[in-house]
Amino acid sequence: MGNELPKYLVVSGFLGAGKTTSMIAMARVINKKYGQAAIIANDLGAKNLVDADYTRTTDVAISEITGDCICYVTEDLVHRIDGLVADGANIVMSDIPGCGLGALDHVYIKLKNNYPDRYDLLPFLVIVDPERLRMILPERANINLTEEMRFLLDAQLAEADLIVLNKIDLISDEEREADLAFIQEAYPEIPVMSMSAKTGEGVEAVVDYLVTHRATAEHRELGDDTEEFDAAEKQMCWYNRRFFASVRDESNIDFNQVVDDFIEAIRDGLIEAKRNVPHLKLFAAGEGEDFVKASLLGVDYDIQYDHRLEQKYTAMAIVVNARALCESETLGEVIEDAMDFIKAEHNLKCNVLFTECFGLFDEGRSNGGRASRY
Ligand SMILES: Nc1nc2c(ncn2[C@@H]2O[C@H](COP(=O)(O)OP(=O)(O)OP(=O)(O)O)[C@@H](O)[C@H]2O)c(=O)[nH]1
Ligand SMILES: [Mg+2]
Repeated sequence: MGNELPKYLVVSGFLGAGKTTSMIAMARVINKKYGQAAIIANDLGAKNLVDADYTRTTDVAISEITGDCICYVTEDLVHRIDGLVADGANIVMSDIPGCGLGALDHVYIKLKNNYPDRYDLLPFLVIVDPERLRMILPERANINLTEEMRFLLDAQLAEADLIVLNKIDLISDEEREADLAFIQEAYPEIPVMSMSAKTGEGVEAVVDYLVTHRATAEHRELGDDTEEFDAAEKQMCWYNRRFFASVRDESNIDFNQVVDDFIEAIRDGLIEAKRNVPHLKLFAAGEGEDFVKASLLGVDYDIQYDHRLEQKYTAMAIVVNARALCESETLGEVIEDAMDFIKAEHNLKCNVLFTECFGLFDEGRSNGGRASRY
């Protein structure tokens, strides 16, 4: 691999499609077969991101870009990639926030034009979850997401150099064939593969494809400057909180139950408010390698645990991230009520260490926004 350029790719896809899980699974294949992988976890929000904490529990090298989408911080991105390469990585991948669209222009084409011959750009990868795909399949299933989310999912897929149908462990072979046939017909120019980032099935074939192909890196009309895209973003809100929960009488308790009750209370609050959360994530680390990581992919689904605690604790720092289809104020209230519930239910004292809660278009959020009005 001596004189080869470092390889870089973007991993896109809707909220909860499995970008983080896929990057970790692909990194393990790369580390075995192609050199050394590194991940740049990217999300909106200042800090306290579950994806970064969770990735740190693995053996994969990771760096974070927080605050903004990598689309708007190209110099920082280049600096991160170069840092990871200096530490030995030859293949670097980064995700983009799950509401993202436009990284083809804002990342690939910018890197191609402004940093020529610095990286080999591997195919722009879009991960899709069969459950969310049902929104745009011919039957146009109603999965309690809005019409704007259909637009977003479709536009995200159209940006790909390679589409990967993930989570095939959850569907039958017939469903997989039907999904692949639909994708092939809907996006005839784009190759499509399938895998399960969870079981590992098909991951090696995807990595083999990626390292032997290159990105097109040509502009496409995706609609990221349209009213539909603005409308989709306007419906979403991001919530990140870290809090320290301690048992008042200092007894050891099962924090798995606390996590479960907390997420269920948030679910109930969102159902009552008639809102949804395409991805709610929670992480808390215990002693050594003990941790809990949970995901809720919408109010209609069961909580999924990537990992549960093995030990009991008297206190834990808990990080919760929600990417919701909800007004930020309502979501803030729902989570506050859920915290009150677990405090009472488990005799906890909760010290909030960090909170941010913003709609993507909320006034005053970015430097360009007005911070005050009069
Ligand atoms: N059954 C199954 N679950 C999966 C698979 N890949 C990911 N998941 C689960 O799907 C949930 C979301 O996965 P993530 O990797 O966090 O998804 P993401 O696209 O990074 O989500 P955001 O960063 O919030 O947009 C987690 O509970 C994962 O364990 C898969 O192949 N099979
Ligand atoms: Mg992620």
